[in-house]
Amino acid sequence: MFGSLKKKLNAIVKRFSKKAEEELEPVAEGDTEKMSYEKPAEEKAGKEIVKPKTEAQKPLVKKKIKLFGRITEKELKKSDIENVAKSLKLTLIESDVAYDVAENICDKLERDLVGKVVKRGSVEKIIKRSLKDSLLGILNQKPLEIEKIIESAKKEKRPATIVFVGFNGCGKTTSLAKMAYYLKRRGFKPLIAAADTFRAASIEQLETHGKNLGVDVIKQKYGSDSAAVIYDAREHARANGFDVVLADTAGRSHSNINLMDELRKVCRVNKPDIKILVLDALTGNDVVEQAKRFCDAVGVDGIILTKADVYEKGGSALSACHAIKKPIMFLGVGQEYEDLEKFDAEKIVNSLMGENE
Ligand SMILES: Nc1nc2c(ncn2[C@@H]2O[C@H](COP(=O)(O)OP(=O)(O)O)[C@@H](O)[C@H]2O)c(=O)[nH]1
Ligand SMILES: [Mg+2]
Repeated sequence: MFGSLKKKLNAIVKRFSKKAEEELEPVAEGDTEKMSYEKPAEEKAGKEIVKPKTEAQKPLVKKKIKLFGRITEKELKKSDIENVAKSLKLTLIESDVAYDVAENICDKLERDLVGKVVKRGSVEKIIKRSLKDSLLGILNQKPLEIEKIIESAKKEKRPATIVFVGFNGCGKTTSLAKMAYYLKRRGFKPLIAAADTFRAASIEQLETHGKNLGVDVIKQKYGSDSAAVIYDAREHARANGFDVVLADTAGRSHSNINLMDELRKVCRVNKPDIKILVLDALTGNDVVEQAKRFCDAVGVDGIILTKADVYEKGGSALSACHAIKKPIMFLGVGQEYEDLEKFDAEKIVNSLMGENE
């Protein structure tokens, strides 16, 4: 999902390191060794010798020479950094990274570089370290261990409740079905609550997933109260030994005040253990506005970022995490049930910086 960002970042780092090191000599110490011609002892003693006719015939010996006047290290100045910071900021913004996030990353880079005394080969390492710290600081939010949360609800002899919220078409229903598959494979017994009673065919969509996955679906009529559908599902789960209720909800948009109120009611009545915000990576930097809306309305515990398989810019992941300081739990990486990938911030950042591959 970070394909194009990775390419662009690495190009900037390489270009800048090369430029910053242009006037630096490869050797850090003052002395170096060089092969040079030295007069044979006979010649020095004034004897006649056959002089070498070509360069190749000259006997060469190793000599220590001083690198007087050669620069082997230098201090980076603000003027050295300005251009790289500018093109980095532009690249990040073009890659859907929110403006303030891009600015923070560039400011940190400046702080990390200006005043540093660098030798040849060290600039790339310093930039990469700085970028890595910035990216990890954003993406590495406190993780949410879904399995542990279900286990601890189980100890309290109740099913855990996970509610999926998000905009229309972001991939809530698909992600819920993937999650049912994921949890079933790990030995849990999930139950689905078809609480999107608003969108045409949403209940049938879930029933099809339920049939495919061998997971029961609790539903009511279209137009019925979502909070009540989830409440029923929780009662059913408790009475029948299900471990976790996965609740779908109707997609919302900024203008759906009623649906936002309904979502508040869903959470008030059912007190979910986890509220998962599903975000479509393709919406780019708009994820910031969406994430803040849902956080303000009901609070969000973690994120599933969908369509990562068809999104190359990567920036919406950074923007979303930064906006609400919540972890991305999973990436949606396709349309099959197994296309739900655990999000590993370190692995992603290392890969972005071209390390450990
Ligand atoms: N390529 C891709 N498509 C996805 C992914 N997740 C969901 N979709 C597609 O996005 C569309 C909307 O998904 P849906 O679950 O119905 O969204 P909802 O309105 O939020 O419930 C469907 O065509 C899904 O197949 C994903 O991770 N990758
Ligand atoms: Mg849906």
